[in-house]
Amino acid sequence: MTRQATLDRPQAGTLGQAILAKLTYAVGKDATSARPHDWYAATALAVRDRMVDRWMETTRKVRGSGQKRVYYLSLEFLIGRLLTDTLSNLGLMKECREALRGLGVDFDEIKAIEPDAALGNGGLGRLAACFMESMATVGVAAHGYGIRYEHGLFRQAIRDGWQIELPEDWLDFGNPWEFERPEIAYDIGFGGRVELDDSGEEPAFTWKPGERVMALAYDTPVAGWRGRHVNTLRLWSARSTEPMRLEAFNRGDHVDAFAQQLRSMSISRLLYPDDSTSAGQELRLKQEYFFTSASLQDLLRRHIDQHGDVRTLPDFAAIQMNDTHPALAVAELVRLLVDLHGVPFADAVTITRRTLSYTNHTLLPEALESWSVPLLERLLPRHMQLIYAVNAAHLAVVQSRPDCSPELMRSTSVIEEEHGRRVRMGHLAFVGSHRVNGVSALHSRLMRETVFHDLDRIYPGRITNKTNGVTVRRWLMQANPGLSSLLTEAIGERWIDDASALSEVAPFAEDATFRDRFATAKRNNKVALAALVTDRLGLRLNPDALFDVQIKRIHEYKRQLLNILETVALYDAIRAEPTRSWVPRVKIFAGKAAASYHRAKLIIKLINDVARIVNSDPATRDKLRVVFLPNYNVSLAEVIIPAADLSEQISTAGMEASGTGNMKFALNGAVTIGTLDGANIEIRDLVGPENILIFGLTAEEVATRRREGWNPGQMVAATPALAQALEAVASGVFSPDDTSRYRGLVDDLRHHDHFMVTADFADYARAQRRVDELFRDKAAFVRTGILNTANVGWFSSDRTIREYATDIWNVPSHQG
Ligand code: 26Q
Repeated sequence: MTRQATLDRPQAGTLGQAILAKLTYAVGKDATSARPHDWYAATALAVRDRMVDRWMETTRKVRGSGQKRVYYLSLEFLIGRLLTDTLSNLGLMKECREALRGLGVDFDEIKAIEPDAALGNGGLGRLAACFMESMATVGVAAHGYGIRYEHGLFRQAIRDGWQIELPEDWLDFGNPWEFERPEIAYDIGFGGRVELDDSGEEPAFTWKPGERVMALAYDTPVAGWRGRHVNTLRLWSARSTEPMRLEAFNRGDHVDAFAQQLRSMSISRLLYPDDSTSAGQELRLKQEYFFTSASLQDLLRRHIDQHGDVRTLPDFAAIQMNDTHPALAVAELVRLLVDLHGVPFADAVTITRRTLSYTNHTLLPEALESWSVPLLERLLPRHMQLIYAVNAAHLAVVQSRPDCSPELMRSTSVIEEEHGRRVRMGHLAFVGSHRVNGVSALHSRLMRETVFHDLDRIYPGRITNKTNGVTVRRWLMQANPGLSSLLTEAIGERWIDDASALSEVAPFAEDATFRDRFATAKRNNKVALAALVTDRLGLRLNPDALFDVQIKRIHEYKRQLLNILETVALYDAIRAEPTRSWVPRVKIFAGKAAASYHRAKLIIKLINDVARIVNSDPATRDKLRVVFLPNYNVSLAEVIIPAADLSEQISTAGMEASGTGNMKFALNGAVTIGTLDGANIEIRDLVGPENILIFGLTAEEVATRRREGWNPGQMVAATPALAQALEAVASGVFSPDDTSRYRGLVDDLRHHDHFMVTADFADYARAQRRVDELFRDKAAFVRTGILNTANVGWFSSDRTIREYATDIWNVPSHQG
C-alpha cells in the first residue's frame, strides 16, 4: 500500500497499529511512558477514525438523495460513555480487546477511565441519547442539537449521610469523540430593541439586539448498529463576539478586559441540575434561546444551501422539540422566516407548524415552564411580539368556534394572565406544532384530559402517543454480556436490531437447563455488583439474597419514602420474629437530588441513617442490608440493572409520565413491583399480570381522593406496621444524633401526604410479601424473569423511533 493510501484510510492497518500511532502522534507519548488515560485517549481516537468514513458516506448519501432530515432539539443528552457503545456498534469489540492485550493494556481498565458525558438530569436526557442511537440504527437521517456544557450534572458525594454536590469536569482531559468546528458559528442576540420600517409595502421589523453571543459547533458522530449509518450530535458552545479589551488589559485591569468573554461563556457553562421543577432563571432562558436559535440558523442554512427556498422547509425538515426547553423555536423560526427571509407572517406560521412537533414529558404543575412577559420583553423583544401575534392567530381560531367562551379563551391562551403575565411554554409549543406527543399511553390520555384538554378540542388529532423505549444495544447487549450470549445462543442475534424477536425466548422459560443458565447469568451480575459495593462502601453482600433496587432521581412523587418506610417495617418485623425463615434482601438505592430540593436531600439522609442502623445490627445481619450507592449515573446503572431481581417503580399513579428505567430492568429479567403508572401499565399488558406485582391506587383513584379529600391519619391508624415505622423514624431511632431530624417529614405524612405514601403502604407491603413467596420458589422466579425479558422487546427505542418517523416526521426508516 502506498503511503498516501495509508494516510487517507488509517483503518487500512490493524486497530493495534492505529492505537499506537494515535498514542505517538496525537497524544504524544510512547508505549513505555503512557499512562492508562493516554491509552484511553489513543484508543478512542483510533476508534473514532473508524467512524469517519462511514460518517462522511452517510452525509453524502443523505445530501445526494435530498431526503427529509430530522432535527432533535434537546437541552439534555445523557450519554454516558461512548467507547464500548461505539466499538460494539462497529463490531470492533473483540479486535480492540485483543489489540490492547497485545500492547500489554487491559481493556476493562481503559474503558473505566472514560468519564460519563452527563449532559442531562435523568429520563428526558437519557431518552434523547437512546433516540440518537436508534435513529442511526434504523437509518433516520438525523441531527441532535444541544449545548456542550462545560460542567454536566454535578457529582454526588455522601458525607455523613448527606448529599453534597461537587463540580463535574468531564472535559478536563479533553474529549476525544468531538470535532470542533470553528468555521460553524452563529450570532445569537439578546436584549436591545425592535425598529419599525414602514416605508415599504409591508411594515418591516428589525431587531437590534443590545448584546451578542457566538455559538460555536462541536460535532460528535453517533454510529448505529453495525455502523451502517452515522448521524451527528451537534452541541453548541458559547463564545464572546467581542475581542478582549486591550486598553483595559494594558491598564492592568485584567478582570475588566475579559469581563465580556466570561459573561458570554457562562451561557454554556453548566447544566441546570433540576429535573421537574422550573426555576425560571434568566440564564436558563438564555440557554434555551441560545441553542434553539443556533440550531435553527444552522438547519435553515443547510436547507437553503441544498434546496434554495425556505418555503419548502416542511418537506425537507422535521424538528422535534424535547419538552418545552426549545419551545422558543416557534417564535424564532417565524422570526427568521418573516424578518430575514421576507415570508408573510401567516405563511411563516404555517411553515413553522408543519415543521415543528413537541414531546411533553411531565404534567407536574411545578415542572411546566412559563416565563414572565417582562423578562421575555427585555431579553427577546421581537420574540415577544411574535408570540403575541401567534397567540392572536390562535385565539382567532378559538373565537370562530360556536362553543367559544371567555373560559375557553383563558384556558387555551399562550399567555397566562392570573399570576402576573406569563408565557406558557407548553401552550406555545402546542399551537406551534403539528403533532404533540406524550410518552406512554396513560400519560398521553392524561394530557388530553388535563393540561391540554381544551387545546385538544380545538386541534383534535394533534395529540398522539409515542411510548418511550430504550436502546437494547446499550442496555442489554453491552450492559449484560452474559445474558446476551445466552439469548443469542437460544434464538440467534436477530434480537439485537429487532427486539420483538426476543419473544422467541418465551418457550425457554419451561426449559430447566435454560433457566439454570439464566439464573447463573443473573448471579454473576450480582457478584459483580456486590464487588462494586464492597469496593465503594466496604459492605459485603450475599449474592443469593434478593436484590431489590430503586435507582432514579430522588423525588417525592417517585416515593423512595414508601420504599424506605417499608424497609423499616421489615426491619421491625425481622427483629420481632428473628427465627422465622425470612427471604434475605438487599435494598439498593441510588439517585441524585436537585441541590435546592431540601426534602429530597432529607430522604437521602434518611436512607443512609436507616442503612447505618440496619447494617450494624447483628440481629438482621444475614436477612436485611440497606445500600445507598453514591453518584448514580449511566455507567453505574449499567452495572446495577443487570444485577437486579426486583425493580421498584412505585410512583404515585398519574405522576410518572413513562419511566424508562422500568423498561431496562424488565429487559434484563428483573421482576417489577409497581403502581399502575406511566409505562408500567404497558409492561403489565405485555408480560401478563402474573409476571408483575402491581399494587396501589390507580390514577383515577388518586384524582378522586385529591378532589374529595382524604385522611392520611386514618390510613396510618389502620396500618399498625406503618404507624410503628413512622413512630420509629419520628422519634429518632435512626437519628440518635438529632432526634428531631425527621419530625417534620413524618408530620407531613401524617397530615398531608400529597404523594399518598400512607394510602398505598399496606398494599405495597402485601405485594412485597408476594415477592418473597415468588423468590422462594426459584424455578418460578427465574421463569418470571425470563418471561419479562421475552415480552418487553416492544420497548426498544427502535420501535419508538419508527413510530415517530411514520406518524410525526414523515420520513422513511428501515428494519435494522
Ligand atoms: C425546566 C426549567 C428550568 C429548569 C429545569 C427544567 C427541567 C429540566 C428537566 C424540567 C424537567 C426536566 C426533566 C424531565 C424528565 O426527565 N422527565 C422524564 O422524562 C422521561 C422520558 O420521557 C420519562 O420517562 C419520565 O417519566 C419523566 O419524569
